[in-house]
Amino acid sequence: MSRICVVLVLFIVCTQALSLAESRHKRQVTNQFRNKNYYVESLIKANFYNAFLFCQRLGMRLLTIDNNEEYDYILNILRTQIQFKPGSKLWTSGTDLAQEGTFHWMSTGFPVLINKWLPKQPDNGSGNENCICFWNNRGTIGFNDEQCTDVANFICESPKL
Ligand SMILES: *[C@@H]1O[C@H](CO)[C@@H](O)[C@H](O)[C@H]1NC(C)=O
Ligand SMILES: [Ca+2]
Ligand SMILES: [Ca+2]
Repeated sequence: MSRICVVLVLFIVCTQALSLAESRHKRQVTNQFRNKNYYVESLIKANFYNAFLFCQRLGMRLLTIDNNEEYDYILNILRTQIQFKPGSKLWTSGTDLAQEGTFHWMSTGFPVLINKWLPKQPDNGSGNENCICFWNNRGTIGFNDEQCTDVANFICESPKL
């Protein structure tokens, strides 16, 4: 077989493997609340930026939380579907990277309106905490500002079709 054929066959095999992986991701989107679907990534850990990119690649976006009801829905996923043990973290798209001290959802551009901070958070720890994650702080779950380069699980969302 000529070299070009080998390359072609490899290309076809690879693209098929990729689309298989993608359809597997799509099938894992089983959580729905109001007008959104959610993909819960509880195996892969990534920093804030890579979590953001990962969701975009799925045609989705990193989690935003519009109101207390949606917060409770996500909290229930953490409590019942994944092992969100003490110390666990999970990224949302909330960040004050654009303006220190003012948090917005990076995925939608809107301000973070709900107040779900854990006690003493956000504390801008080490002067370098700019991304919002869910954090299980010894049994209490809530928001924490965390270093964006930390790795954590994450949830992608998309408007329901
Ligand atoms: C966070 O820390 C940085 C670096 O020390 C500082 O410039 C910034 O003002 C702090 N943010 C807040 C809200 O205090
Ligand atoms: Ca900050
Ligand atoms: Ca913090």
